[in-house]
Amino acid sequence: MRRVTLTQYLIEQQRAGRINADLRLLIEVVARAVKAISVNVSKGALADLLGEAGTDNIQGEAQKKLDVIANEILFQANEWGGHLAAMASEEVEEVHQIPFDYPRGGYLLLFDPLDGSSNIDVNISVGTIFSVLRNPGKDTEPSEQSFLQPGREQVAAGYALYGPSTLLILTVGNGVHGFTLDREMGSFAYTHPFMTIPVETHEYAINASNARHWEPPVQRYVAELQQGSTGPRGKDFNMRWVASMVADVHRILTRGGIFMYPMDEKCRKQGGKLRLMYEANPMAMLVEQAGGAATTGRERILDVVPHKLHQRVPVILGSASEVERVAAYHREG
Ligand code: P6P
Repeated sequence: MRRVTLTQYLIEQQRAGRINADLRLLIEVVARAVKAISVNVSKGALADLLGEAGTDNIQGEAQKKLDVIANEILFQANEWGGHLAAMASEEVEEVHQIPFDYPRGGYLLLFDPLDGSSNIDVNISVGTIFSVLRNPGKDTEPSEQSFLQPGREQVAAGYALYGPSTLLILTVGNGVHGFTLDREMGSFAYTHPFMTIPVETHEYAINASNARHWEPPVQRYVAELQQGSTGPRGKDFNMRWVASMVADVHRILTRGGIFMYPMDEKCRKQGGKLRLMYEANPMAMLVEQAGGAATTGRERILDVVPHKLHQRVPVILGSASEVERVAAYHREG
């Protein structure tokens, strides 16, 4: 059976007026970079790509060799196309300007090049997360300020999941659509049209070792899940925690659930654990486009007005009914 490819899907979105040629090129280029990252991730020990790079990123985290490689692949793939005004990466403190000898375009690309990289050395799925904003001004050297737009301004968002198969999950504001890398053809086949999150669920994802640090609303919510059919929820729940946000979110997009990295006393001074601009915002756009919800506990994530490029926020996202329950518990205090 001839499968529709990512290229055909994007051309149809352009024909329908949902994206323009520059955004189509941007997504195609990110997809090509994802293929190159997938090749490197799957080589692992065979190419001496495991382990640490010996450097730290702006977050003060030890970088894995593949963090640095994935970051370079995304920078180099996107510099020359003329579709971007600038880029921002979890791995780099400053805004990455387009080299002077290349043309600039109207979009800003933000990414976490290899999310969950602590899992690489134990061969557990990792991913790439990306977010696309419009360059708000005509500034050909956008500053950090140009990036500080609430997540509702995103024009596209997506992730790659380097798992048993390599998936590219994408939204351009017309639902969530998934593509599977066909390694023989070297193209992404359109395999998951209009992904939607089931409203009801019996699965939750949270790092339970932080329980004593959670705020009371989260402690209350999780305790009720753990009481299962003997408690107020009247049914049993299951827990999953991959410690790769991309893997946990993909499971939720596929079969429902709630993902929580809430505010806790350990990360309160940083504002949370996960980064707003290139983790929480793109995932929140995807989840909402799939019929789910995404909140900090006190505010819709896509409405958070950023004040720093690398700022962190609490994240509670997934099946709408569960997310709304957690938000209600926060309102009740
Ligand atoms: P913890 C990976 O480092 C990450 O940013 C997310 O992908 C993941 O959900 C979370 O941190 C895991 O955090 O505290 O469980 O190691």
